[in-house]
Amino acid sequence: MKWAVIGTWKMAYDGVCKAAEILEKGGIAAEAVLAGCSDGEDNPNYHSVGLGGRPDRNGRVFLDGAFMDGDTLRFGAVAGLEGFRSPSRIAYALKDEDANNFLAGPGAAIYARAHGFEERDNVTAEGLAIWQKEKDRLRSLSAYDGHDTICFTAKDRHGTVCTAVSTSGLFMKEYGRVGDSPVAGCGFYADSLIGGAAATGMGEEIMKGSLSFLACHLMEEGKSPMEAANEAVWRLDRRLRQKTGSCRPMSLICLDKEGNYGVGTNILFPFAYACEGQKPVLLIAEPADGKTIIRNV
Ligand code: SD4
Repeated sequence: MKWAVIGTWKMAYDGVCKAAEILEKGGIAAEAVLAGCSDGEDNPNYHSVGLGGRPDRNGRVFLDGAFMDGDTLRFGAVAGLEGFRSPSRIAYALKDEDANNFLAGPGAAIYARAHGFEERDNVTAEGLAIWQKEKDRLRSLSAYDGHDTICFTAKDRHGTVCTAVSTSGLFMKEYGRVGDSPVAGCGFYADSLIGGAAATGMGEEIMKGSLSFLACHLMEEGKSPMEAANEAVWRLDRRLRQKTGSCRPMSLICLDKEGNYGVGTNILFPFAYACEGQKPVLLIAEPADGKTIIRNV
């Protein structure tokens, strides 16, 4: 197929529609994945990304974002960024730097301001109200339902694969906490010779297995995207259970260089997919006996 795009969670459906339109018209993968992320970042009803993102313990919204170009392996990433509209687009700009591609906290904000990126207070009244209600109740951090990272991987007509991700990270995270999302190989990866992958869920688990790189590596070794995503997630799930007795939620999307998708997850996980000749669809992946099965919504 000439193009394809996959996105995480139900909230990626609109973004996948926008990305599909771009790719169908001949647009490039970078443009498609950024359009997907922007859709999430600007929608205050998605409480885990951009505007209206979940606050940290102190009631402030800090964003993480990343972009990777599979033609060059160039990537950019920001972590703990406060007060800007689009971490994914700032990450996209950072990929063109010779060094300093991954910036955190005030350094990321200084870069974004110097490069004219739009500033925005991402704390909304609704986000703050949820924080007020939960702040004394919540004891442990979890990647629970409704707290999700938006991730897109796309392949365009030129054969370029790109991945972009955007998130406010875990609700009630400590000041300075960074998850997997902006960490190359963990939250995202892309190599046009192989495909792309991105992760969502408990960053502290995902980073233990470098899930996105692992899925790409497994595809390079000849596994289908479905086999690769499954094996990456369940290999880590089993290892963590063996070592610690438990494994927290994690889900992985991937796309091979032909545009076929794969998903691995140890929880119920909706995702959206579109490709040449196929309208965007919302699908559900679910765990079943150490494997992932996909069904229509
Ligand atoms: C993190 N992986 O910050 C992100 C959060 C997430 O579903 O994806 N939640 O650890």
